[in-house]
Amino acid sequence: MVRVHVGRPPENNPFIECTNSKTSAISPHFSYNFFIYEGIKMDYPNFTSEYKSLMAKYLTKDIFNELKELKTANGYTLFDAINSGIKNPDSGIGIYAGDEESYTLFAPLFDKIIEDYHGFSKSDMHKSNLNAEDLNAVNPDPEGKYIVSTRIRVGRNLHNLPLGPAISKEQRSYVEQSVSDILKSLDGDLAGSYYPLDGMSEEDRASLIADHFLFKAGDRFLEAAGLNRDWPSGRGIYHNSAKTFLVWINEEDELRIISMQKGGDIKSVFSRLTTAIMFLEKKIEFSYSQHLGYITSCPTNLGTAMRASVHIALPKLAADMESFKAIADKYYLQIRGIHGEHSQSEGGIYDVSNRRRLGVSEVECVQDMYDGVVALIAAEKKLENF
Ligand code: ADP
Ligand code: CIR
Repeated sequence: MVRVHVGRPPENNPFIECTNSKTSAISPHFSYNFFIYEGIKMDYPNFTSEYKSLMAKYLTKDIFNELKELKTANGYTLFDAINSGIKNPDSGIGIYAGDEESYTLFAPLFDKIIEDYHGFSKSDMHKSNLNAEDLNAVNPDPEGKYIVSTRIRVGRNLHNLPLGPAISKEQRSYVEQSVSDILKSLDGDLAGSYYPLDGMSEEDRASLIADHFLFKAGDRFLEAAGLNRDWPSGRGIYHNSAKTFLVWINEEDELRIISMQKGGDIKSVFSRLTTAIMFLEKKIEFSYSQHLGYITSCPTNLGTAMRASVHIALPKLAADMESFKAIADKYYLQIRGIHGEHSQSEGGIYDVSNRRRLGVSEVECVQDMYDGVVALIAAEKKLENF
C-alpha cells in the first residue's frame, strides 16, 4: 500500500512526521516536509487543476518513476526538489535545485522547465558580457517623472558547496563568515559593513525591508524548499553607507549582489554592479557551468542570475493591463508588485524587469529591460496626450 500525505499531519493521524534520522534514506534535509507511512515512499503527486507550475506540467509519471530513487552526493532527492511546488500549488515554477548535480541528475525534469522558461535547449551554451560600455542606456526619464528607482542584482553560489536548499548550518555559517570577511575589504564607494540578521533589532529589520533593501522573512515558497532552515542563523546584509551597493547573504542564493539607486540612470547602476562582481570573482570561486552559466537554486535564475528592474509609475497604461502585458512580452519583461515577488502594485507603481537570464549576456539582460522601459514610457506618454 502506498500512502502519501504532504503537509503537517493533523493530531493523532496515522502518518508519522519524518525526522532527520527517520527520513535519512529519503531526505536528510527536511524534518518537516514529507509525511509517509512507515518506510513507504511518496507516490506520484495528485496534480489537481489548482497546480499551475512548470514542475506540475512536466513531471509526468514516467519522469517521476525514472527519478524518484535518485539522490545527489549531497543527499538531495526529487522530493526535496519539488516540495515547494507541491506545497504551493500557485507556484509558477515549483522546483529548486539542492546542488549543481541536481541539474544533471534530475535533468529529464529540469531540462524541460529550463527550455520552457528560458527558451534554452540542452545543446545551447551560456555567454557572459559584463562590460558596461557595451550597454546602450541613456537615462530614459531624466526628469524623474516615471522611474522611481533602478535595481540590478545577480545571484551567486560558492563552488563545491550545496545550494541553499541542501546546505548544512555549518556550511551556511562558513559562507557568511568567509564572504563577509571579503566584503569588508572593499573600498571607495563600495566600502560598507556587514549586518547579521541574528541580533538585528526588529525596528531596523522592518525599516530595511520597507525601504526595499532587505529580504523578507517567512516566504512560503522558500520555506517549503528548505531555504528557511535555521532562520535567522547565517543570514545577513552588507551595504555601503549610501545603500547603493548591497549583498544579501544566504537568502535564496548564498549571495545576492545588488546595485540600486533612485531614478533611471540604469548605466550607473550596472557599472557599479560590474565593478563589484569583478572584485568578488577574483576572491571567490563561484559555481558556474559552460552550459547553465551561474548555478542558482531556482532554475529561473540560471545563466546570468541577473534581474534588472525599475520601479516605474505607469498609471494610464496600468488601466489597460492587456496592452501593458503585450509590451512587456514583446521586450521579454516580467511585471511584479513593488514589495518583491508575489506582491501587488501600489499607487500604480510596478516592478518591471528582464525575464530572460540564460543564453543571453548580462549586457543583453539590462538592454532588454532598458528597451522595454523606453517602450513603456512612450506608451504612457501617448495615453497622456489622448
Ligand atoms: P529579487 O529581485 O532578489 O529576485 P524580489 O522581487 O523579492 O527579489 O525583490 C527584492 C526587493 O528588492 C524587494 O523589496 C523589492 O521591492 C526590491 N526591488 C526590486 N526592484 C527594485 C527597484 N527597481 N527599486 C527599488 N527596489 C526594488
Ligand atoms: C514559484 O515557483 O513561483 C516560486 N518558487 C518562485 C519562482 C521564481 N520566480 C520567478 O520566476 N518569478
